[in-house]
Amino acid sequence: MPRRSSTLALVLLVTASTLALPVSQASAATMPTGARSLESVNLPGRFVRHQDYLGRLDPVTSGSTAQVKQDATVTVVNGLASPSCHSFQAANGMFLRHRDYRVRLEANTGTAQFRADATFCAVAGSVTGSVSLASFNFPDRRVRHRDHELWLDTYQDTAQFRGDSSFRLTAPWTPKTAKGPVIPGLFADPHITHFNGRYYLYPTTDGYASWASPYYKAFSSTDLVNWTDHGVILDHGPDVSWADDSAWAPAVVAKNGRYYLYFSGGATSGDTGKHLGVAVSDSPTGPFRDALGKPLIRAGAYSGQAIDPMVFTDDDGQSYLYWGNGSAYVVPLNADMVSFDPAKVRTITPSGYREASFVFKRNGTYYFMWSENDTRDENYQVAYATGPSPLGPWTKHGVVLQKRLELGIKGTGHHSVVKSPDSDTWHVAYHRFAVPAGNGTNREVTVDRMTFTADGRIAPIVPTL
Ligand code: FUB
Repeated sequence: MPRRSSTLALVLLVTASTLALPVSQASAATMPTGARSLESVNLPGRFVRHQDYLGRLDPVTSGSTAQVKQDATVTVVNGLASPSCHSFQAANGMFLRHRDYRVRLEANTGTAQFRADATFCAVAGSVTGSVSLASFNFPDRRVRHRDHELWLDTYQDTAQFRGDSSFRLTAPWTPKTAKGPVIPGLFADPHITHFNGRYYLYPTTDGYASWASPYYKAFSSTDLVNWTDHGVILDHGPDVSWADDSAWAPAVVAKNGRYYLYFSGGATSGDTGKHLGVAVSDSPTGPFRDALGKPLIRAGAYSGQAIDPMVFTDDDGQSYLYWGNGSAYVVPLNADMVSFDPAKVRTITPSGYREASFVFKRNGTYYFMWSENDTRDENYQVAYATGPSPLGPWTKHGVVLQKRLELGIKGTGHHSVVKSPDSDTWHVAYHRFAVPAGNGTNREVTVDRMTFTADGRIAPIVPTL
């Protein structure tokens, strides 16, 4: 039985049908992320695939080999250069990009050039339900098949070109089997939380050399499996005057009927290092606005980088801000959530501490967790301590989350923890090197169970694919 028919094809959401317009006026099309295959519109039965790291258009049938099917499957992810567009990741972790106008498969170097070359913006294709992929950095060029090879050619307003550059997104020839990453693409430092019946994930956007991404997205879910992308919630470029790049490690907390987003950013020219700031919104999915118009903690105010904020609110309503790289700090926040008394800042650095403090409370015990080693090191890992108050003193118990090499899982860290409402069920969100072939700037986000022993210790967390 043929595996595909038009009724099986996943229909693209094309926002308008202005198919004969010049490319500059072409309608944007929305494209779902996740595993897909791309079938030619004018050569049905032929699919976008890579062979010897070059893009081609080849026949794929239910009788094709597993390798051919895998080579004809991509994961549609957040655009490496822009969240308004998309990138296409192969099973080996590499991305489709153009170079010398030829479509190729290469590993993400994180440079602006690579990210732009690997980002494509979906516009309406030649027939309803199809899509055409305009280049992010050469917007008048589109991915097009020519002699069954994929090229980035200048748009021509002809039926031939429109057909050659239009594709239908279909179910993937190789379905996704692994649970993770829970959000497709490159993200890190996930802050997971729960508001009003939904789980939320706030990650760093990854895939940039030196972690230079300027924006944050929010995702939400009811089951920790299927996540909705709510788009960009804060962009340092237009939204934050004192930070430009390096939008790192957000954390969101609800208080006073509002949502507070704590974040770090690379100081704009004139300053150096990372400042730590706070933004506010009436919605967990933003948009957030800079609450102070200046940093909450200036770079250099305390030793170590002013990064990796996290807020814990105790049962008495008092909120505490934790942050730090190299040194760990805590301070009670004032009721306005955007100020504190500098005289109350305490250093609580445990042995092995690198960054990514996270605090929660269970059965009257306070748990302080953090990441050890460098995020570029496969030995990046999570350790924890317990104590009798949000300020400690802390007793270290050791490492609870680390690499699992037999599954190719490395660099497991910068985690956060969420408790399911009305239960003693806990999950941990964390990043790892993207599987396969990731590294310290190509990371992905996953979620696993976290359990406790009878005496209240955290049981070793088992990383799963
Ligand atoms: O993602 C940028 C930085 O890398 C974070 O702030 C650190 O915790 C590390 O994960």
